[in-house]
Amino acid sequence: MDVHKVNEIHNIALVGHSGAGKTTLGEALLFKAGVTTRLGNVDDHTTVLDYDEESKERRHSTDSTVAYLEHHGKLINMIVAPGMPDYSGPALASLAAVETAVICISAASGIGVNTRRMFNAAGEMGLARMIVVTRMDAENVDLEALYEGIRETFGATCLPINLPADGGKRVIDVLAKAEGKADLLDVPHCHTQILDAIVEVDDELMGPYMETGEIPEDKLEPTFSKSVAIGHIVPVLFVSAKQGIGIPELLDALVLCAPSPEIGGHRELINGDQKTEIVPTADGDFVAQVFKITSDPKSNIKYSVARVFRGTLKGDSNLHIGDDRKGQRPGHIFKLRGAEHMEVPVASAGDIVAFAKLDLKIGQLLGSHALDGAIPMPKFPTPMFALAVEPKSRGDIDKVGVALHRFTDEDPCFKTHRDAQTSELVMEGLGDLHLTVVRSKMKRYYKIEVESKPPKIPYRETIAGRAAYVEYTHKKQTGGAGQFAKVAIDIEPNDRGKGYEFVDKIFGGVIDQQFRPSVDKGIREQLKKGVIAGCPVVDVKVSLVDGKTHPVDSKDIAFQIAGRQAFKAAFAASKPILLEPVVNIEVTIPSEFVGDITRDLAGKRGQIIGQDVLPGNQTVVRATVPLSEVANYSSQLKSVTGGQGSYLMELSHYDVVPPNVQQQIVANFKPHEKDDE
Ligand SMILES: Nc1nc2c(ncn2[C@@H]2O[C@H](COP(=O)(O)OP(=O)(O)OP(=O)(O)O)[C@@H](O)[C@H]2O)c(=O)[nH]1
Ligand SMILES: [Mg+2]
Repeated sequence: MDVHKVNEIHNIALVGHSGAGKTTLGEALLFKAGVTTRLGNVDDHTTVLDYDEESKERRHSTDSTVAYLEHHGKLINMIVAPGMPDYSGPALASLAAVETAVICISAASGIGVNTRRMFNAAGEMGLARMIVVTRMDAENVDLEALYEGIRETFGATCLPINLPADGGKRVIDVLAKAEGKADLLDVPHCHTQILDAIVEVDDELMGPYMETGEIPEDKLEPTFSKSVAIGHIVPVLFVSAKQGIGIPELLDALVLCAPSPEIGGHRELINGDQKTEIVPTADGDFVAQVFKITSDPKSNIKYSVARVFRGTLKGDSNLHIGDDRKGQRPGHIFKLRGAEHMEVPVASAGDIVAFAKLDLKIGQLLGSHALDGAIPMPKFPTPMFALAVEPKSRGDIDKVGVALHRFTDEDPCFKTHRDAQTSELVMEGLGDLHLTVVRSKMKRYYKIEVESKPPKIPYRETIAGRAAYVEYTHKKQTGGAGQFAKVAIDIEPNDRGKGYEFVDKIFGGVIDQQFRPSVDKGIREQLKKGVIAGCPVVDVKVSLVDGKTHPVDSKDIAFQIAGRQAFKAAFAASKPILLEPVVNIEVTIPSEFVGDITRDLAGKRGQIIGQDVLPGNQTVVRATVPLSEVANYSSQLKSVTGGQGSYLMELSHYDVVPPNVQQQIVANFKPHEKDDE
């Protein structure tokens, strides 16, 4: 494959709700472009894109997949995103690599929660957006109602550039011509509508257009492309990927209006207040960003996939990772297509390439010299669904570490940590399915089986009151060298979110300067362990006000212990309270379930914020609710709606736990260790 110039590249991400047909559409594009010799099918596991066993078995994508094809001499790099909200991490990350989000909406099932999430995320990233109505051959579809729904939900900038005709056997163009009869809508009307929108972005065209009602042929396509690039028009197209209908037209449309890196929105390197636009030229310093990490299922080799924003890099050039000053050789450079990897001579501006075996992370910058700052990534939801895991076989502990490290690298919404209090290994993801798939991949790729326990809610401790001059003296004189420290502290609540603050208010030398940080250190240790319920302490301000030093026996450890004990006593005396995570939840359900859902949420201490009726008799209910009440919401929702609902949730804030709930949690808490007095 020749190296393509920046203006010969189109980077697109196929995004949308699960089951929208993104993978099938990707396969149809590869097939039509001659990359594959038969059309891959999700249902019989023959796709290039869902190549890993996990996706095949589940018949839905569990990660994003990168591929590419050529059409009319142009290179189309395509990232096919997974649609289940549980895999929002890789789906959102794919937006970081492209100029255009192609939002797929199934004619069979309509607009889903993830359709809206991805449409909005692409808008926030400043990407061009196209909508493809997929599966138009499905039974009993009401395309007209769906089209109305699209305009109602995503705005009147959504305009068709083609329409199904002859009962869905083909599509007819409405951009260039006003001829023919479509299955829905009036062709001349749609044609005029789109021309009206196009001329709005070019003042020079407006005058003649008002007179003639025409846009000169040589101006039509470039001005249309521009209006898509700047988000003035969101073109809507129709396809049936399975039957290949609308696919050649979609390929042409991608080349026509998915902006090349040159005319699409340029990325910015942000360093503090400084913003530098990265103009995508093949010469100039190399700048790329990693947006995907994957491992080859056969060889286990780690591939880091990056989008090149500027410059050209060879395998033997020097490559710096972020602000690392040293640099290293990237070695071979590849283009990925599903599980295949093809070596290429260079990584050049605008392209999407992969590096093997480098220790890279999603979001990191790669440069021909060290780069300070960052290129913003999409906003990732905070993982809120937690499970404590333990390998069934004790010998697997190290392997679990290796596996989890890999999964955290691959998915920005998957995290793990070891709980300081319980020593439990906790994994956090976006939902039940997310963590089920991680466990399944652990078994499949690493042969590890783990036990998992119900989610542990990350409560926090803080205080509502204050206490002054709480003293503690630590004295130890039995055998060996003695220990002595005396401290007195004041404690008060700090503003929510401010964390812990330590103020040294000692005048004179009652505590030696060198031992004051020891008091702080002792308190910090205790903050991690908590005082009343074993949860981390937040938002307290401690002032060290008095104390005493012994000329021989005072030492660091003595002041740490005295600080910790004084803190525990002061904390207990200042109306300790528990805070709990509260999530924003957005539940989409058939409208007849609205009453059941709002009642159910209200019974879970939820507050309904609002609701929107969506086209297709769906309603979105938005609420805030404590996480502890909805930690198992997927099965709760299933039981209320018989599996017809879906939901998204993300952390909103921490709020005070009601006293009766607090009492119960505190009563259940058994401190693990003996106090180290
Ligand atoms: N009849 C018909 N079925 C289709 C078409 N496109 C996809 N399907 C079917 O719809 C189902 C879902 O298709 P996928 O391509 O896996 O959907 P997806 O958007 O990739 O789903 P996720 O990977 O879960 O996000 C599969 O059973 C496909 O065979 C189409 O054009 N016509
Ligand atoms: Mg898929």
